[in-house]
Amino acid sequence: MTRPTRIIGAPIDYGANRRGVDMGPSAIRYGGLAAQLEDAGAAVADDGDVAAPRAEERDPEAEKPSEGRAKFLRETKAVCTALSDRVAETLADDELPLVLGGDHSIAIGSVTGSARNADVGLVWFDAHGDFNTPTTSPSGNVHGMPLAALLGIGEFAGVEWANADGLREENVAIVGLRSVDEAERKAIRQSEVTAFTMSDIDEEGITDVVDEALDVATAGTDGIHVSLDLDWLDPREAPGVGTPVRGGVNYREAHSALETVAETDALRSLELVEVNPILDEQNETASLATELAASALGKRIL
Ligand code: NNH
Ligand code: MN
Ligand code: MN
Ligand code: MN
Repeated sequence: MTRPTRIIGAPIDYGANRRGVDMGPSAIRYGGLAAQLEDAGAAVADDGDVAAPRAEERDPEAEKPSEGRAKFLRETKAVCTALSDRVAETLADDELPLVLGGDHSIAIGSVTGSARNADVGLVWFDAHGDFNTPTTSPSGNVHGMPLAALLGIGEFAGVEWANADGLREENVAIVGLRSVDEAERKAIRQSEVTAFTMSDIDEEGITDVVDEALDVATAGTDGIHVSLDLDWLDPREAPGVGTPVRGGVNYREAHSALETVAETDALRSLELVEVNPILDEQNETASLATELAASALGKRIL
């Protein structure tokens, strides 16, 4: 039986290069999330959103890169700290947190919360490495940095709010890479993280790659966090994202991957990020996100 699921929205776009991703939580809810999760057999409660000031209310000074080249890092810290607490409380209540983004910087909150009192593995479905640091980032956008932040890479070393206590590099698997910056390539290679590119998926097939990723994430851990960046999918399936990259997984591969996640029975927390309704077509990326969440929670065709 699926654990009761608690929805937590994190409506922020501080970390992204395009406005609009802050409307992701509304679009995903509107896209039929509750009904999909009920189809998966989950009891669902909606906890609303963590408070986040809108771009229009925030200090224009903050947009200037601070702390190296990271834009809005202070604002990101405030939201992620609150989100981290909400995720940890949800787990303490024996419920499964389902976090709705927002840009991918919110993963700093969800994963630190999930890994607060437990050893956690991480499966990161993404076109991008998200392994930049404020000095290596070509953009200054924090959504390109959350993995480095969680693992304490570079300037993130010892940054208490951003480092995930119970997460070890050996238990992190990135799946679906096809856009990696030069400095990220080096940092990923130097780390103990396991990374599967789209070429790996071409060669081995989605099933084997996801099986291997789950082996990495479950080895010696209490459970796994799955972070699903919708730009992992091909832009034909998921056009509503800020940084689309051609050559991603297709509709069935995506479902198959998340069905495999459900089969391991190790899911501890889940997040859906980077849905940008302004760039979407008829909310299809948001509703695809709801379907994939249902697959991860155990929805089956028969
Ligand atoms: N690597 C680029 C950067 O650091 C793009 C990151 N964009 C993402 N990541 N959407 O998932 O800015
Ligand atoms: Mn990402
Ligand atoms: Mn991405
Ligand atoms: Mn910490």
